Amino acid sequence: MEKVKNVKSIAVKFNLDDGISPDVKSKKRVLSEMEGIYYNNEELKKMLSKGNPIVYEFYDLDIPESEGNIKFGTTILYPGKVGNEFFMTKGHFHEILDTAEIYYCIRGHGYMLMENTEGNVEVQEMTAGISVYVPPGFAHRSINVSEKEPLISFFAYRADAGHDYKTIEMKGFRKLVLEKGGKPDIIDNPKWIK
Ligand code: M6P
Ligand code: ZN
Repeated sequence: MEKVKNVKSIAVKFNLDDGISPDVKSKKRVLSEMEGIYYNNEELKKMLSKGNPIVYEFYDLDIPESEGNIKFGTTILYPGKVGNEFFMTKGHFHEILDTAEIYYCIRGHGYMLMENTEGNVEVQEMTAGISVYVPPGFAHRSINVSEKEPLISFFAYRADAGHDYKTIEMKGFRKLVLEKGGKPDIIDNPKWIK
């Protein structure tokens, strides 16, 4: 087996209260980058006419994208809604499909929505202290169902796994998490394309 060479050890701080790393620059995804991702795109456009808030930010550390490495960091998903759909990440499959990911929720309240190409859907609730295993082959999306708190989680996955966004952008997830009567409601996505 080939050895992973020239990778130094690193130590990175992630704050427990806001998930931010003071030493590293995060990647930010703003609402305008989420066109077509939410169920109600008209509502998204209306919101964009008033501003372009950050929906989430996450860390993509400079770790070589090779098989023996592990990418890790925190994701900070802010509270908010597009219409009655909670703020969420784009969601993706891994390009190397049979690779897993681990999340550890540090703060907040949300869900991890997962589905594989066979149509199996998995949903896990996330609160501080819960760790979620996203099995190989499952697309994954985090959803923040809190009205006021960010959903902060630590993640780790095989560094060469890659992100496939196209499938989700085209088809959507089979389920939506919407706010109904002040509570999260998980429904079938009427716009899901087979
Ligand atoms: C987590 C990890 C990253 C991912 C990010 C944002 O931080 O899973 O790999 O990029 O969430 O999610 P997405 O890429 O779906 O927008
Ligand atoms: Zn992933």
